[in-house]
Amino acid sequence: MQNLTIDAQRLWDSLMETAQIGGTAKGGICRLTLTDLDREVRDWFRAQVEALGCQVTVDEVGNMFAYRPGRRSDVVPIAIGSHLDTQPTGGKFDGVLGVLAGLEALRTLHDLGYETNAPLLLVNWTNEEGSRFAPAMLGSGVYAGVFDRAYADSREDRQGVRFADALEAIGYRGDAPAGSVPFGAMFELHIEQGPILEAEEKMIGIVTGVQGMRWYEIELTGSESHASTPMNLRRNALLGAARIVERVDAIAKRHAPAAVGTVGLMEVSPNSRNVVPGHVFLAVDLRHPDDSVLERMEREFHEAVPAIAGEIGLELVTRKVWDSPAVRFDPECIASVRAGVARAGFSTRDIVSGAGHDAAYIARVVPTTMIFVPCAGGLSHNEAESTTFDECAAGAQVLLNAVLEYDRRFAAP
Ligand code: HGY
Ligand code: MN
Ligand code: MN
Repeated sequence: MQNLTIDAQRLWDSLMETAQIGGTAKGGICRLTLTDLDREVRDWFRAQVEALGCQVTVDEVGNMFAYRPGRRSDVVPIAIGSHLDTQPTGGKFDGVLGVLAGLEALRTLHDLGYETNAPLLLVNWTNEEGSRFAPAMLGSGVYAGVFDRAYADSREDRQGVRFADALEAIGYRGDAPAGSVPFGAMFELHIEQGPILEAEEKMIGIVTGVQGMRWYEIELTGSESHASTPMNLRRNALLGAARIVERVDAIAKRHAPAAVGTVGLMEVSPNSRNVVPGHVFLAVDLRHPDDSVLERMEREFHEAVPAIAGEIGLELVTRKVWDSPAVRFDPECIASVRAGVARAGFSTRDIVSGAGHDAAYIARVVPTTMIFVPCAGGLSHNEAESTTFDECAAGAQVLLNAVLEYDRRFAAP
């Protein structure tokens, strides 16, 4: 078999090139979904894959599909996918590595004139992060039928801008109906966003699934008042929010070590140093690999929050905005990754993803799995996120090997 070795330097150069699109002074990326910067990286992506002869289709929620023909036009493509949008304090590798490693795989095959049995499809999923428009994995979720286009279109950012308007403003409302671009399997390479691979000095994580995760929004309303208001006469919304932050932390620790709980978004009004806050908006993120434990965590959360609001005399509105159950990936895809790792000769361990990924939703509709590489200190959603040249190269090589293995197993004539 030809020596199908990816070009590690070319991959790294593309990672560093795209890191400039929304690059921050601290070396991270701020490239929120459906902004001009997202349009810029999307345009870059389109130019790269078209230069390889790929045909690009964009669907009605902006998902981008680059199609590379195979020798058999009678079989659906094998997909490689991830995302190009980032968090506000994103790093250079979250999502981007998965898309650019897929690009490197296509470049390698193109250079060698290697024809796969099945066509290949490289996918950039819209709004994986969910930072600007909640929930996360919105584009892949619409593809998988978890959400419909109208729901996606209606989502608003904290400035009241609708998803539909932002998507059309950057010119990426495509014609293809959601879910209409067919593929028969998907492989996603991603940084681990956790400390395990680095701590165990393993180069590759064979991802067997994704933990369950749920998001909630809370509005607490008290009354603004002068900072001289006697303590017993206050209805301090921020005091309620602070107690909720503490209680979310306690609920997660009660279900340690696997449970996690986060309050990462909070808006205080009027946010003035000498005014008792009258209104607070906050977002809560609960996660656990076992849905039945997550259910218990949610019950404890729903018992605690009204009690806290009642103690302080606050009006309360709680909304559940996202529920992504735990996922098990496809055994045949996992077997192809195992074969791909063995061919490359890297150290490995099985792992369940703590972070959400597009693969979690795509697994609902086609055989799917993921491949992890380490990131320094497990740090991610942080501008200091760091993955080495060799780790990126290893991930991309295993990704290519796994896809070719799957192609041999399931698409050979
Ligand atoms: O929230 C997540 O786990 C992912 O990074 N969107
Ligand atoms: Mn990601
Ligand atoms: Mn992320």
